[in-house]
Amino acid sequence: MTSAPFRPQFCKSPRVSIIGAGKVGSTLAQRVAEKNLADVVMLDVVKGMPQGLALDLMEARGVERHDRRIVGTNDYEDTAESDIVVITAGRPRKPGMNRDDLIEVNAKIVGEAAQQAIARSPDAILIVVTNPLDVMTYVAWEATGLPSRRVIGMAGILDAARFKTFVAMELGVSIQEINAMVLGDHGNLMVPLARYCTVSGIPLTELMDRPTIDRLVERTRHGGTEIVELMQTGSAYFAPASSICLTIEAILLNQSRIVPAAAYLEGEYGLKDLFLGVPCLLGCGGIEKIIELDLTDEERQAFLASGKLVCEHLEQAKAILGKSS
Ligand code: TXD
Repeated sequence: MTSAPFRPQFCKSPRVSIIGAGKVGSTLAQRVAEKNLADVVMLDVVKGMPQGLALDLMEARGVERHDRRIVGTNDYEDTAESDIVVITAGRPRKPGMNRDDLIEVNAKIVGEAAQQAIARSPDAILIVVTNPLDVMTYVAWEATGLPSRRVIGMAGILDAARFKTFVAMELGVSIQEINAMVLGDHGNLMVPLARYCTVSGIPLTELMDRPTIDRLVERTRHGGTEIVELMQTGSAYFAPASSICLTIEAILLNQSRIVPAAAYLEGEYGLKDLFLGVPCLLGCGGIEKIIELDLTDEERQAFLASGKLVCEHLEQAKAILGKSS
């Protein structure tokens, strides 16, 4: 009898499972595979759809020349032993809708999807993407019982990318020179911090007058809505997928990157028992550290108002899920 071939640990490719193979999920699958970061499993409720997308992405390998495997499925068993689980399942916004209008429909989907996936990958890091982001991250965390540092809400990288884009366009400089930080919820009360935005190390406040900065901050706050209104069906997915991919890369390559992400707060910034966007150090353990910035009164008030709104929506979600405390 021949024995099974010897398989050293390094033979095991990292595995990323994406729950929800819609626009964001499938674009993310492409980015992760083509960047050679991990094998990908895409799961969706729609029969045949993730399988078809996975086959299409596998066939692209004949041109793209990478060896990552992409699997499409409707069965959670196929997601087992993932290193990272990403939840993009749910409904996107339609024109005229706020992200918060999605609480009811998405809370049930996200809670169940997170629970099903983590039951099969109990050591995974969970990245939540579905809107309303800050509330859904809490729902997923509660449904799985994972340690809070292993649950990350991804939105701040996207919001900061939008802010950077508008600054680069306004100044006519390369986006590569720009760094930005956006705190708070992924909604209309998010707090793009002009004071912490730099252009090749120069504070933005030295390069633009206040009305111009205010205009770019407002455009950032409504960046998602601007795209929803233009597209009419569906919402943004290229920049969101790039932003999730950066999060995955920071974890799998243990990069210790400092980025804004929705993290569970236990007193940081004076807030407790909610997920909200703050600067985080990301590495192989997930959120390895929350960085507390020294905010001005105006910035702090804006951040607290954003946190208050998330708490209100959280109560709404808990009531819907029958867990009102
Ligand atoms: O920065 C961010 N966090 C965001 C979030 C940026 C962009 C999009 N954002 C939100 O992500 C958006 O508001 C939605 O809530 C999600 C997914 O957006 P996407 O544009 O990908 O939506 P799609 O194309 O409608 O895809 C959703 C998929 C779709 O294929 C459904 O069939 C599937 O989710 N779905 C499910 N999959 C598995 N299990 C269940 N229960 C399920 N329900 C729906």
